[in-house]
Amino acid sequence: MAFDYDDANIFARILRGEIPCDKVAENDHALAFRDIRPQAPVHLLVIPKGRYVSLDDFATNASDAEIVAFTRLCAQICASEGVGLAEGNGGFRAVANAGPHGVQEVPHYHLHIMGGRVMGPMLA
Ligand code: D5M
Repeated sequence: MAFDYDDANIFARILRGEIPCDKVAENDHALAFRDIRPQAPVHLLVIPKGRYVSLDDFATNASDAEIVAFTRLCAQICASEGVGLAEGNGGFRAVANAGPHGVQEVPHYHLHIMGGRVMGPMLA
């Protein structure tokens, strides 16, 4: 499958510093920020800094260092006091939409991490 990356997408613009984001944390290969249309009291997006369209593109083509850094950033924000996911009983839901069937709006891979309340049942 071809993964044609569009450099004009909104997360590419955030990574280039052309538009702001509500940054929570970052490392060499990944950035975490708050979703502009939150669906839970805490709704974060974690994105790789590399040019990957979707989870399958990232998992296929990213380097081991990029994948480790992305995963470590997820772990960091889930455990950090003040972000909102570690308080109380903690826990979260992570979702990656991909392609037309996944109804992916922004064509730069992002993992939604949501928490701050008990989630409802998964909806198809
Ligand atoms: O979800 C894309 C998500 O990206 C959606 O929840 C809104 C969010 N979004 C869009 N623009 C921004 C900006 N500028 N900042 C923060 N969050 C944003 P998808 O999985 O592609 O359907």
